[in-house]
Amino acid sequence: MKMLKKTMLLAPAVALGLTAMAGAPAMADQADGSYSTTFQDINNTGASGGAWIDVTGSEAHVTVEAAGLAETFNDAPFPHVQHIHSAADAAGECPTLPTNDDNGDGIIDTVEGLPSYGEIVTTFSTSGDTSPAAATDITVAPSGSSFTYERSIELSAAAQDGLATGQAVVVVHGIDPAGLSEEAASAKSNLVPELPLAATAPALCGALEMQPAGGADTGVTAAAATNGGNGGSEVGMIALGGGLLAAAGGAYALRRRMNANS
Ligand SMILES: [Cu+2]
Repeated sequence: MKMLKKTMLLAPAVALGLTAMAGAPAMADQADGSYSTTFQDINNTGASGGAWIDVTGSEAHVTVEAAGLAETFNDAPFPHVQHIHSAADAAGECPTLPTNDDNGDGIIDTVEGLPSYGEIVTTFSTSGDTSPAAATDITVAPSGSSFTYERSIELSAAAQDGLATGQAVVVVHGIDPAGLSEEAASAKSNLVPELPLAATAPALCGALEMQPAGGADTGVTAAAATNGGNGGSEVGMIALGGGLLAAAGGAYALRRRMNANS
């Protein structure tokens, strides 16, 4: 009897110790798991799709399917840069019309979406760099009206944090100016005036949700969802505009064709 009591008292302490020890080294793998999302059509483009991501440490196997996107200008495939967005102070969700259309031009542009989905933390490029530095390299962006993207990539620490905390959102950019209001179609990017608004506006968006390993809902929800303006997050978006502008002849030619069509 005495022995049994002693064992029972010891057991919880041992269990706690093991939990604490297991917790520390597991930090690096905090985002491990499977995530998915069904895309929302952000700017009424008629596009649809989804994303599936399996994470082990900093490695992610990513699949993105998209259809109904802007297809071409003249004969050039429309580039659709795509990213994981995340920020601790963002809502961790997708922006919606008309709530997040701050300037009332009928579309949500990339900056207007920032309070919802946060900054770029990882780029779903077709080859090479997957960091935010590759965010606007249209030479490694999927293109055309529909695509299936599948690649094993390296996640940034910020992307892993975002996944682990339920803040990670996938955004596919690039909308057809022909579908916009005249005001929006003729508008320049609020990031780089030389660019049309459509080149950087979000087309598809989905907040990633972890798929429960054991069939039970984890109950993880996005942190407090408020849209308190665009403060603090524009630096990354300015880089987005600048990168598109600098991305060799492609973006420039695209802009010229857009202008020619308007
Ligand atoms: Cu993005």
